[in-house]
Amino acid sequence: MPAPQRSNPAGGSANAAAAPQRGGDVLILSGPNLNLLGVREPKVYGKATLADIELDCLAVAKELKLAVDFRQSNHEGELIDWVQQARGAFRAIIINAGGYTHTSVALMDALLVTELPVYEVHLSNIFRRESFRHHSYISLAATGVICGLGAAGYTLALRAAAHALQTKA
Ligand code: CA2
Repeated sequence: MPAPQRSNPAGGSANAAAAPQRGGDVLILSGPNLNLLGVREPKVYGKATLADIELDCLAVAKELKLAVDFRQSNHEGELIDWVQQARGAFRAIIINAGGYTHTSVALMDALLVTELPVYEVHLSNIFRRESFRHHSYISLAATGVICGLGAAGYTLALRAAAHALQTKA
């Protein structure tokens, strides 16, 4: 069964910069084509579907007593709207921006504006792949980056975020 595109209906309004609504602790975003995980290219991205990864994140979030919101979009503008809305609504962002990692100055700008800790995740080791994947705009806004550890990267990022939030609180 495919992962729901958004597990929390907060956000998505036309006025993305409106007053922040409380959303949870950690917003977990996945970008374009990641809805196809487990269906195509398992040798590169593994067998787990995005729905499997969401379930793993929800289980770890429960253990860590964190409220998470797991969303996927194929659209750059929608990802940017969600990042803008995260300011004041969440305490951290985990993002696998997919192909936008290597192209989107706009998504990087939105992440910088939130002033939230950002954890960048990639399933594959982008440094063992084509050279165009070696540069990440998202990294310029990221506190930390996890790549090459497959689906576990998402839950490891969640643990890193929890650790940092505990230390800060
Ligand atoms: O390794 C990652 O997680 C990536 O962010 C995945 C992106 C890629 O553009 C980045 O360089 C690295 C691609 C996501 C596409 O996902 C697919 C899943 C199944 C089948 C085809 C594509």
